[in-house]
Amino acid sequence: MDDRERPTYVVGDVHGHREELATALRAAGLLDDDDRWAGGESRVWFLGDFVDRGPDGIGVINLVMDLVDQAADAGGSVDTLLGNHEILMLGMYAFGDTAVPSDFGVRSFARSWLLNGGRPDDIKGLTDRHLEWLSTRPVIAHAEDHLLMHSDTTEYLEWGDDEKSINDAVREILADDDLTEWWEIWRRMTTRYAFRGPDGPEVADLMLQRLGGTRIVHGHSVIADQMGVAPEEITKPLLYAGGKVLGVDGGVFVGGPMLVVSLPYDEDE
Ligand SMILES: [Mn+2]
Repeated sequence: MDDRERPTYVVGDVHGHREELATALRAAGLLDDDDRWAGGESRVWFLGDFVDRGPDGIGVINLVMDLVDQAADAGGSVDTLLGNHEILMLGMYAFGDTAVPSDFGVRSFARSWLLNGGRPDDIKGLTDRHLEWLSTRPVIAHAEDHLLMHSDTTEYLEWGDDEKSINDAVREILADDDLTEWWEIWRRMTTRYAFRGPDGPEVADLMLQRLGGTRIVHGHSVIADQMGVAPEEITKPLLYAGGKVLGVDGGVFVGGPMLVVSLPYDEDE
């Protein structure tokens, strides 16, 4: 099937909510009742943040890793971007409470991990297979005309001028043990709201011109927070910045929906 004809979906932040994810994938026709790939030649991009804040981050990773293989066998594809919480968990695993060299007091991955919903069971459940797979995932990708990224930030541009150079730079850091560089990934990817406000469309254009694509799709920032409403009220992704940006983090960990969004997203659907 031609790439342009393949149904394409993006999935926002899961944060350990394996059952909600399975239910949402099933509703989209991507998963069967035995939790196996049912999406045929469809293509699914997860936008990261599988772990922390919820009960079963490892279960989420295992499900997604299984789907990667099953989708490939069926002629489809499942891919994922790294979210800041993958960096946080991997950093916790690699560096623990080792202080980050900085002028801002005592910082460590262990401290930030605790403050940001880290789950001991996730760390305990990590295997070499998980570590190898997670630490080699990209942070930026394209799905046709969509520029996919976890965080609504321009900080990705600090690592390079195109998709490949950015992903290579981050992958190289994650393959090494420089705590300062690791911390910089966490810090940059924890920033948000770059595309909000009156300058939002212009900032989005800058990203799209530099990296390619006509619309940014991101997770990371809970839609309800952006709109100032209760998470339970959210039923769909948030198209904003003059239609140049689509936010898909329904905020499942605060009671919002687990959004599985078909691309291209049509506001009138
Ligand atoms: Mn995030």
